[in-house]
Amino acid sequence: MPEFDLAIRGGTVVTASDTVRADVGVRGGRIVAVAEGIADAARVIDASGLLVLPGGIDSHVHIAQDPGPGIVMADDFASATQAAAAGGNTCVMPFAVQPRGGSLRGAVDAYRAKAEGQCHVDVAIHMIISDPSEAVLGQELPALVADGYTSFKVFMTYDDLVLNDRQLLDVFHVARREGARVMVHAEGYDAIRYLSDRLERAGETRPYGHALSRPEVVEREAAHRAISHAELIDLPIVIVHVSGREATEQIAWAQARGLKIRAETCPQYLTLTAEHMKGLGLDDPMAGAKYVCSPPPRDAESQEAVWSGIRRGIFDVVSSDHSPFRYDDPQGKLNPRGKTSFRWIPNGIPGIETRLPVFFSEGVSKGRISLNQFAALTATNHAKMYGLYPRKGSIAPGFDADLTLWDPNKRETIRQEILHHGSDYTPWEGFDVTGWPVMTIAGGQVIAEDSRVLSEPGRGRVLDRAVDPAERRGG
Ligand code: DUC
Ligand code: ZN
Ligand code: ZN
Repeated sequence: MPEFDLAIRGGTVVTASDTVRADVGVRGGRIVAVAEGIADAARVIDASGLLVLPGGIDSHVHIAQDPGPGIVMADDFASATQAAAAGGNTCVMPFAVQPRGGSLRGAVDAYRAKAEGQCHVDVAIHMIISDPSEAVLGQELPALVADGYTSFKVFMTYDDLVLNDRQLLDVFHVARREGARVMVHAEGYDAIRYLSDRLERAGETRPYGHALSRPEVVEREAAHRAISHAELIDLPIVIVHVSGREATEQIAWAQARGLKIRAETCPQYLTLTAEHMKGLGLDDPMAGAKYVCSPPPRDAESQEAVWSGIRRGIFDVVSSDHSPFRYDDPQGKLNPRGKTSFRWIPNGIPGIETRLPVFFSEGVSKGRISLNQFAALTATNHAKMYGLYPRKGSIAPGFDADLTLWDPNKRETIRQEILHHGSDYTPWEGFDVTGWPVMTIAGGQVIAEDSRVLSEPGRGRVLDRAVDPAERRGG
């Protein structure tokens, strides 16, 4: 019997802290050795000339959610996770949404049942709390955290999701006591409604109106409010999908005061701008809807501010916020109401498969960040922040054998036809990248190679997590 099931030989192993020439030995789905000269293996993969990275972890994706009447999300668990695998990811974290007036436990159980048996990569489920009733705060949430659903998202906008300040404080209080990780969508509800009403009255209903209805100040105000609430409760929160200079400044300010505020950004805020919502001069007046997501992409100055925040360590993670809709579809971006006003265009863009290549190319290949920062921002910090470490997120004995072999020199042009997601478009159509995931290995199994998915749905597991006892603060 060979000593290892798999040996990955001759590559450059990159973790959040080190870059070393080493072989990786895998047994029973786990990494058991990182050493020179591993040869005694049932299968040997030659990684010379390649980087061996921790498998990508995307801690913010929306899959198979119900966006409301007449609208359908473009991905189920099978299609989203095959796209994830092809894009170099080995774990994704989608959201079970509590319906207003409904049970959180019921939402989580139903969502988990949808995922079981369907996934190509491992999945860990966050919750979205839309209705923090006494039953949710008193019983359901503590019990779910204890059961391994240790993180949830709250929204400061959207009719069917928004929490008011008192509700945010109550939810933060329970999260602190139970040791749960809270993600905050920071955009101010009333300001958005005020601006949307005025824009519509003035006849500005184009997709670009979406950007005008949610300017940076709306995000900055909400980020500051969330930070203040977190300070009051002494809770480390994550401000997700930070889009520009103003919210970044709030977070930097909070961190400089010693507050435990974490931050996430996404490739769209580093590469797209509000101008994309004008439709890029295409004949199709609705084409800008392809870029409608919240918060909206900003401008070149904001992109630079976010890059600077990444370099200065203000951001912990880069996620995709994959939120896929089809474009040319009456149940997608071009739904009948969406054609009447930006207000009804489903929010979100597909990005689960393009996150790593776009961020690698713009970050590492263009010299803005190091390889180690890339590993930290795309895998290690996700695992640490959301209770998956030291099972996932690095390359060392004991970790799951979740690895991405990366060709740093391979050039590719992103096109819809090479992708595996359920959307009928990509916002990065025609975007040239340098650096590409050439093989994705999960649990020691090759699940994707050269943009072909080799695994079957059901290979990936739904993971439970445990809270870090240090995060539980009683009271
Ligand atoms: N927030 C998200 O996190 N994703 C899609 C839409 C939104 O508003
Ligand atoms: Zn959000
Ligand atoms: Zn999201």
